Amino acid sequence: MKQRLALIGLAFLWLLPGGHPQQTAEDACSLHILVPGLKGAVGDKGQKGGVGRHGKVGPIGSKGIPCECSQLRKAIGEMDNQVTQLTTELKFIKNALPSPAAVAGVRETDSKIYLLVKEEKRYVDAQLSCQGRGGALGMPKDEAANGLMAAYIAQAGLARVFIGINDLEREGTFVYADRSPMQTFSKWRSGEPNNAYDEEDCVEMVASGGWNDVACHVTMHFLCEFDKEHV
Ligand code: MMA
Ligand code: CA
Repeated sequence: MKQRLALIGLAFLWLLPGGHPQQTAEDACSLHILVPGLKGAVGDKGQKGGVGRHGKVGPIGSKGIPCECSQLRKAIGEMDNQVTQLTTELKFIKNALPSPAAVAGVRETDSKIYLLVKEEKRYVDAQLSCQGRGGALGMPKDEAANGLMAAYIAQAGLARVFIGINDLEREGTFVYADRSPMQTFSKWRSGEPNNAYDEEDCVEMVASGGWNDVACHVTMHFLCEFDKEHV
């Protein structure tokens, strides 16, 4: 009886993935690349490894598997990073650009992507269109953003576009489309905002970068912005 139990025990041990006596170092290497190697690429475990060429093969996912695959692992790590980046960009393309809008490329900074949409819409519909793409009307909050947006408008050959600034809630108090208040930076053209005809609660940017309050019901092209984090 004792002998039979011992035999069963031996057979069981032999079946365990880690205890497989015939597994070669090559097998161990490929296991290591496919499983913990990929994880290592995104920045956690898996990069340590390597106890020795002829060490025992451990179960899948264990550290210390014997092989020298650092170059392969590095290449896979780089590819993994590229996949992550391409996935982000593809997600943006799918979400932001399915409309028939004639789009003059995009502009980007470290943190934002700007998109000029050559469809003529009223302010509210322009804002809804940007939101539907996962963004908002462009909100120039500093000289750099304002300059980039202006150059984009000029290069597209446009005279004016809606941007995300309005005083719809309180006449004379302009806020950004994200409801954040206007800070020290502004780019009003001389004499603006003038609330002409007592009906100008929305804002356009002209190709030189200056701002003018205009009626919200007029239609024009518009400029959307997207946070790269949320794309
Ligand atoms: C003028 C000026 C602006 C106003 C527009 C409306 C051409 O500029 O009064 O302030 O917004 O007219 O068309
Ligand atoms: Ca005006």
